[in-house]
Formats: sequence, C-alpha cells, structure tokens
Amino acid sequence: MMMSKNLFLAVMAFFLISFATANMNNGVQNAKTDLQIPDADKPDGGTDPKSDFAGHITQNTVWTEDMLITGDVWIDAGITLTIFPGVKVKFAYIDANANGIGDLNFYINGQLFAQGTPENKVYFMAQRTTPTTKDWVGITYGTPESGQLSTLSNVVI
Ligand SMILES: [Ca+2]
Repeated sequence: MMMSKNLFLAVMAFFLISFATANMNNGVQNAKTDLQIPDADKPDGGTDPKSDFAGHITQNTVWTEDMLITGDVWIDAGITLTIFPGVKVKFAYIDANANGIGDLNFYINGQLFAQGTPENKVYFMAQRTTPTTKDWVGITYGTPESGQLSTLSNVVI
C-alpha cells in the first residue's frame, strides 16, 4: 500500500514538473530576432552557414554546425531535433508577400533539444548582418502536453 502511494506521488510530481516545463516552453513563442541580444552576447557574425534547410524534419536529426534556414521548418510530431552547443541557426530574410516582414517560422510539433553552454550558446537569429526586428516570424511551440518536452538552455533567440 505504501509503495503504490509513493509511486502515485512520484507520478504526480512528474506531471507537475512536466506542466511547468511546458509552460516555460510556451514562453518562446513569437520570439524575435537577435536585435534583443545584449552586445556582450552577440556572436561575431562570421560567414554564412555551409548547410541550409527548409521543410519538415521527419526523422531524428542532429545539427552539429551552423544552419541557414531558407523556408518554414517543422519538427514533426514524435521527432527530435538536437542542436549542438555553439550552433547558429540563421533565418534568411524572405518576404514573399512584400509586406516588409520576414515570413519564416520554426514550428516545434515534436521535440527540440538545444542545450548550449555559457561559453557556447545556441543561437536562433537573422541571417542578415543588419537585421530588423521583423526578419523572421519566430518559434511556434505546438507540441501537446502528452508529447515530448523540449529543452532549451543557454539558447539566445
Ligand atoms: Ca512577409
């Protein structure tokens, strides 16, 4: 009897932690460009990424180097995208409907695992060296509470 009560409490604690984490992740919705990055945290800019991506991520994937985003991105349900420390995910400025606002969006319907370190942060940023706050749309978190939790730490958006 005591065992099952302890198990029940442990399960409840897990759900409470999950709920808190999910709410925290909702906070990254509609994040803007790197204009909000404090100067001390700004990356050096550097050259454009060698690799580019757009579309659906349909199998578990690891990004180990900088990535240029050239269209909407979806992490599909049940799929994990892992981003290594120090990787810069740069969004191209694409304004197909010519309204002055970049169109690209990053949809998380599965799991984003982006764990930078204080020395090697993960960046979600505009590609242009002098971006506006409207260069890309942001990150949209659509994973249901029953889905996998995303983890973002030492990530600059
Ligand atoms: Ca637009």
